[in-house]
Amino acid sequence: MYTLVSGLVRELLKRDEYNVLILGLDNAGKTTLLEHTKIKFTSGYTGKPFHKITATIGLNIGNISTLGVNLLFWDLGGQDELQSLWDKYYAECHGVVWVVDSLDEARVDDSRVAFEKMIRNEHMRGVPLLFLCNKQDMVGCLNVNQIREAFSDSASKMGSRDCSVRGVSALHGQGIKDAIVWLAQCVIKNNETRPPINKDD
Ligand code: G3D
Repeated sequence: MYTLVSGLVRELLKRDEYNVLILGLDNAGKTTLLEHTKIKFTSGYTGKPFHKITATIGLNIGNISTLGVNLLFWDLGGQDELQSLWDKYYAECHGVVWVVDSLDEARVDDSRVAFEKMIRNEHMRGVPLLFLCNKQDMVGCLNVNQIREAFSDSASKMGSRDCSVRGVSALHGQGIKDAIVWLAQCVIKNNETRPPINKDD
């Protein structure tokens, strides 16, 4: 009887899980974004001090629950030598967050080049895209329209997919919650094309 009941409870609590990649150049704010996402969606989690976040060597993984599903985030290092590893994760991802450092005007074009390479990969076809112009809290940063303009050549290479471009501050958490909920809705909507991982499978 116990086994039956615990099996039923486990079945009821089972959640679909989706992989979300967090990509962008180094220093864009990917790890800070992941940390603030965990804070916003995990009650009781206060996070680690932001000044203790260091450059990602390899990857960071974080898990949140929202809208009845789990999102498993993969924050992959953005240095040139680590970008060549990104495509190993493409076939199994359900959504992608692209993070741009709005303060680093000198490297916006490097970000565009890396972005286009990612978005044109055949395994990324149709994958919902959340495009975040980060560090909008900083005076003198590029605004969302300026970044849209800098990426205007990319528009024709996007193919058919859900896409949202937003200004955020990962450090202060501004705009993060709505953006992640939007992405969760998109990966759920896209679940026939890219089915979720069932943790017990
Ligand atoms: P990465 O994971 O993309 O390499 P990090 O980037 O999350 O490590 O962030 C790189 C630096 O940018 C960190 O500063 C971090 O605090 C800062 N940062 C990230 N997001 C924001 C933001 O929204 N606003 C501001 N003002 N700064 C941000 P340090 O000084 O530790 O290098």
